[in-house]
Amino acid sequence: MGANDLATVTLHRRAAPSAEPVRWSVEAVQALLDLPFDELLFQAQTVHRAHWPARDIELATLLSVKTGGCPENCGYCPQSAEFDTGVQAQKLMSVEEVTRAAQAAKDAGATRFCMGAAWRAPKDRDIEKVAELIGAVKGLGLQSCATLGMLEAHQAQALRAAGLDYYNHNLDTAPEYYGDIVDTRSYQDRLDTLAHVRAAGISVCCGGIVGMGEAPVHRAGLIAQIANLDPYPESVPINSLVRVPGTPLADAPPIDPLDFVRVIAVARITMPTARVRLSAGRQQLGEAVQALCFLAGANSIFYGDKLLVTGNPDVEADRALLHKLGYATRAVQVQAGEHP
Ligand code: SAM
Ligand code: DTB
Ligand code: SF4
Repeated sequence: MGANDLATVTLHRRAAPSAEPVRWSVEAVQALLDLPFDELLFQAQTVHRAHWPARDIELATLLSVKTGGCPENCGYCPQSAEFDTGVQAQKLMSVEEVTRAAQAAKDAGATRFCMGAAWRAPKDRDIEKVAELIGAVKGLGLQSCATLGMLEAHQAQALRAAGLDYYNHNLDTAPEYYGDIVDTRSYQDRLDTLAHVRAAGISVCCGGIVGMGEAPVHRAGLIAQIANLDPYPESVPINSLVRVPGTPLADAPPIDPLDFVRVIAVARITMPTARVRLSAGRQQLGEAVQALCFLAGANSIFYGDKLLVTGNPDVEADRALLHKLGYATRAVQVQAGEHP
């Protein structure tokens, strides 16, 4: 691999804002995934530095505002009612509870607060209640994000009117592998919701999961799908499967951590201006692999002791890691008393 390949990447990058969107073939993405590791990271870091300030890591805190009892059967998910995972179903949280959690997240240095609900699709009266939660989060000066399942067009518009900044809806894997993971909805259902979110003027957060027993070509297929959304998402969470006992994927073969880094790098190269979030699974990755993910272009993490129902590195560990790496995020500044 040499200068010519790097030039190709530069060309793709320049083409992105034009009327004609860049289309990524699965083969082109696969070719990136297959690059020698040093070349891949060099290309990813080159793209990253051309579009983002160095060492700028966004901190997004998650809260499960409605937990468990979900009628879908996503094979990775501890919140499906079909699987015996020990998760206790809980009703939608009150505005007071959510406000307390959002304030704590802000105090710890988070800038985005993401509310997750284990719904297949919210009812209109659920949207009204979530609108209040969004108002509370926005009132604290935080960016708001929600992930509530499938949306109809009018529901996306209502969320936007309530002030929602981002909607998370993941494509999770390649279309060809999707039916192996969930069969209570289709890939097209996911694409339809993403289109409603985009049309309503909400920024799109859309990513996937690796380590679900998929073939490398499915990872390429996932990235191609996300990168070919027009425009591509503002946020791209890349999750490493958290293997939860009781789910069908509890015994999925773990992904090689270096292959996970590759997926992050390829997300960065194909979606230069997206926030690429190093998402679920950080507890299993260790500090060195996380550092490689940042080098590969990840510039966002979920920050807080919990994801939705499973664990995440605690905030002290994350502050220590970011400090060790010399990353001046707001969390480190808050700890040093430099931020109100
Ligand atoms: N019910 C909504 C939906 O499916 O869109 C929102 C909540 S759902 C838990 C949000 C996302 O979390 C999923 O799309 C999936 O990508 C991710 N996720 C769920 N369980 C996971 C696990 N065990 N490991 C990694 N990511 C997971
Ligand atoms: C995303 O891509 N990952 C987050 C968020 N979006 C909603 C969820 C991860 C869930 C991990 C397993 C759990 O705790 O339920
Ligand atoms: Fe339900 Fe979302 Fe979990 Fe699927 S991922 S079972 S839709 S909460």
